Amino acid sequence: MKQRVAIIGAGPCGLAQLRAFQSAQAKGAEIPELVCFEKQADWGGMWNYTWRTGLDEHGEPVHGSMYRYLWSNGPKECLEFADYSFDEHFGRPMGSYPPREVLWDYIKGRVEKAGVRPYIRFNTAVRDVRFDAASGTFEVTAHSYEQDLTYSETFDYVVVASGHFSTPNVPYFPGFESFAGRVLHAHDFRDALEFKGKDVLIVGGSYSAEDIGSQCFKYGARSITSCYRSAPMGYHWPENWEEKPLLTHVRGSTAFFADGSSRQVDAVILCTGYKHHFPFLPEELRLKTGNRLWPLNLYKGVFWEQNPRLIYLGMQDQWYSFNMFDAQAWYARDVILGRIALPDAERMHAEDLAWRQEEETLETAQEMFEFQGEYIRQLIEATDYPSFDIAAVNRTFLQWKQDKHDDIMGYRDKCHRSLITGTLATPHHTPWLEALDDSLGAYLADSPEPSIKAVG
Ligand code: FAD
Ligand code: NA7
Repeated sequence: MKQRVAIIGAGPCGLAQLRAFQSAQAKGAEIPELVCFEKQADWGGMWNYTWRTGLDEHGEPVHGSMYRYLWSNGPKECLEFADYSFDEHFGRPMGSYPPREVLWDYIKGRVEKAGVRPYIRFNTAVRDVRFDAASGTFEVTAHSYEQDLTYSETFDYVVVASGHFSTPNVPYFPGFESFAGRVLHAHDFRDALEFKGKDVLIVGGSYSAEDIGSQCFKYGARSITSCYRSAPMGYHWPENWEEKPLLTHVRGSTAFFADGSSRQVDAVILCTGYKHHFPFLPEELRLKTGNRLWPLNLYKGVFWEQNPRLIYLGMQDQWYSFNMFDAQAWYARDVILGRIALPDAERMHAEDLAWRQEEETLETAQEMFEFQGEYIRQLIEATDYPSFDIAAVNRTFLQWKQDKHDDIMGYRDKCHRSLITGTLATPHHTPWLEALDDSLGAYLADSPEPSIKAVG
């Protein structure tokens, strides 16, 4: 009987897995039966924007954490698919930091070309996964919203591609219950215009803090105060942005900080990260980790060591993103197809621990993306995923860090060279700080306001 593979989620990771199998099939391989369960109505995962917050139309937690006006926070040249370039998709060069809708279009382009949509059961949430040791198979229970039907099916492999930036980590600070304004987590942030003219407090010191604060600045917040637990972000912020040590408590609408200072704020946005959350997995199959470069118990960063027929994609903190998911998906595919044999549990764990030990020595950003780059290089070397110049991607990351340091509100105007096609990005027609319309149409237009031809 044909093997069956369940893929949970049709975001960039789940789609990478589908594309990996389709690519093998296109080269003549026989592939297993694939079923991809996606709880949303469309594909693209995080990149499929939703205006909803809280619960979705089915009463389920909203998956999306992306917000309006989000532009890529890293150069697109660092995430480019090695088998489907930006040139192939858009047919012309463009800026290095496209807005969300443009990247969503790119993600979709590859899988539309591959014709893998029929493998996906949309509006279907996976509720439960059980492993039956006797038969060596998984029972996956899913809920079809359209039919309001819960059913179970048997699979030989399960690929968890459900993402890990959806379940907010929401710390409590004394006084929140009587704070005079709005307290929200980054997961529920949607439109920076809500904070126009307001004094905003951002809690956190990582990507969400930096970008949501920048959004608020760009769309007219009166002031931004950001506060950190471990270390300041340390960029050259605009005049109305102040960085402080951590919030201690709030009283009324006054926020107090660890250095004894205080200030009036209208809203608090908790950019305090996310939890790896797998409510559909039983204890013995569930990955438990913080957001880090080397989560433990995953051989090759992918295979659940206690039961390697359970595969996790994209669970690492991400410098590399789409191309790392591809490298993982191709490797997982080749194990499933029997092209790569897994070592015994002891050897898998020893290798896993060696990566973790190395991860723990990393101090600088450069060391971190080089670590992740080396991991990806090793995965790619073992499969037929098109190889690309990882050292050059690392150099692009380094330039990006420098650009951010030089001008945190201007780094998105810089152009980088594709490591897949050699094409140099072209500057966008409008500097990022002035580009208020982030739609695909506005981005791909030749000028900020496309001229409307007079008729007749
Ligand atoms: P996701 O994109 O989260 O997709 C997971 C999919 O699984 C979703 O479609 C979800 O509906 C589905 N799913 C979840 N649970 C179930 C279930 N039980 N049953 C069925 N389906 C389920 N990366 C970059 O490279 N560049 C950026 O600029 C960037 N910006 C980001 C900004 C924000 C605010 C966030 C939150 C993330 C950003 N990322 C960025 C990282 C982003 O998460 C990855 O690019 C990518 O989306 C991860 O892909 P994924 O498939 O692992 O997860
Ligand atoms: P990250 O990168 O996981 O960062 C989480 C941040 O939240 C980090 O600065 C943490 O501080 C901070 N944090 C977590 N808990 C607390 C508490 N209790 N108090 C204060 N600060 C806290 O998540 P992001 O949301 O920024 O980014 C995730 C993805 O979304 C990323 O891929 C982006 O591209 C978009 P720490 O440094 O640990 O002290």
